[in-house]
Amino acid sequence: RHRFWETQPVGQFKDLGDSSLPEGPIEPPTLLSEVKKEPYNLPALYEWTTCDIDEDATAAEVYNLLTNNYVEDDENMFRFNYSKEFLRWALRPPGYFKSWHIGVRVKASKKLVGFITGVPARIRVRQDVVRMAEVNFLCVHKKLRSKRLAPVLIKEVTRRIHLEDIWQAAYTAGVVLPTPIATCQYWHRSLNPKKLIDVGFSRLGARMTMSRTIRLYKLPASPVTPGFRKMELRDIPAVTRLLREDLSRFVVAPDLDELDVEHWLLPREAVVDSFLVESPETHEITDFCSFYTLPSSILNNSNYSTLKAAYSYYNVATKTSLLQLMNDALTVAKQKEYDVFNALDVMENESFLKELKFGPGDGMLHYYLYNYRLRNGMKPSELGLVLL
Ligand code: MYA
Ligand code: JJ1
Repeated sequence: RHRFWETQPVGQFKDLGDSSLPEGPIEPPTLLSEVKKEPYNLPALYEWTTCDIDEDATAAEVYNLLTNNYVEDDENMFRFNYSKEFLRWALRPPGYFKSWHIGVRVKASKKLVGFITGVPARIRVRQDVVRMAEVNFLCVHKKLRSKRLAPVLIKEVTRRIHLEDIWQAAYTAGVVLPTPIATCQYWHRSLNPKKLIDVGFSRLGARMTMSRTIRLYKLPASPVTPGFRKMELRDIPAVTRLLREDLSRFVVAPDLDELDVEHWLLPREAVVDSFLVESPETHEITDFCSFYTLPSSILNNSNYSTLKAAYSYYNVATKTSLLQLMNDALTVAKQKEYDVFNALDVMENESFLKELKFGPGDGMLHYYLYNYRLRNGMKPSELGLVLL
């Protein structure tokens, strides 16, 4: 059934429920001297390239490949449209390796037609903090699909990750592969219901008019929590403490230090937004919320070309209720003119989704680990990891 994935050190469907298999690495690391020194062979017309995303010309090529060929919904109405600045942020965290940003070009024309990336991360699985790669942005040009290029890209990124002495990875996909550690659902909260309906992202509910719908999704003009403000550089130590404490509750979660928090959570215009609650009395930082910006191209609509979407990222509520905190997040997203606020049913998110008028989407997101077995699947609520 899975000619490629059956050859890889990942949980296999036939082993589901086999409680004799131990948790942890599926195969041991090999000596670095035994890692292949040469890249995998590509079909003769193609060649490898390492992408320096800091170079404007390369960033533009990657941006164009993804804008035209990356992930779509099941009815091909929308396609993810990651911005160049977002890609730079996603691909250059602390300790990143340029060699893990891999492209495939057509030899004759030098056109970029394939891409895959890894970035380093420490991920905790139960008690163990494991050095991993987060693999993302796997893309093959639409005209070159089903030629088994994806397995070559995956093997090549694996080889280059092994060369840095890293033997595990985490990744997500909309498709089912051997075998998910968790299967999560997307939920959507309308901020601009008229546009969402006009472009076919959502539908007018039964017995609903447009004006009733607009009223249903109305939000306050500004956040209601006293002390709610944008995160700043000086907040990094407090935010790191808050997040580390909160993430310790989940079975799988990133192990974030202050450098990670600075990179992943300090606000960047139109890339990542973070807010916190500073107690007006004690000046203590008690709550935190964040979202990242990932627009989608609207395919085949004459009135609109992009859907502005915010995606829930990491949130921590200790003093404010998670419900009120997330309502404030929705409120700032509305102020910033996002059309929709998306969230997965990970962490404690289920506790606010229905109350805050999110509705279930038609998309699922499956989470995977490479070369690490987790004996049973986990519930989305046990997952403390959000990938971009
Ligand atoms: S998920 C986002 C993936 N990208 C897209 O969906 C964009 C639009 N689609 C495309 O560009 C192509 O359809 C892709 C497949 C490139 C996805 N993850 O070349 P093929 C398997 C893993 O003939 P194509 C993300 O970025 C498929 O089951 N495998 O197919 C995370 C089959 O294998 P098998 C996938 O359609 C990526 C084989 O590929 C995926 O032309 C994590 C067919 O290859 C998928 N999303 O190209 C990657 N889709 O026969 C794994 C299909 O066995 C990382 N396939 O079923 C693993 C960790 C590596 C590092 C390890 C370090 C230690
Ligand atoms: O965005 C998604 N679905 C939307 C649009 C559906 C259009 C027709 N297929 C959706 N809309 C309903 C919203 C409605 C708002 C009011 C309340 C009720 C609900 O459901 C879906 C997610 O649901 N997105 C996708 O399918 C995109 C691909 C998701 C897989 C991602 C793979 C990730 C790559 C790894 O990094």
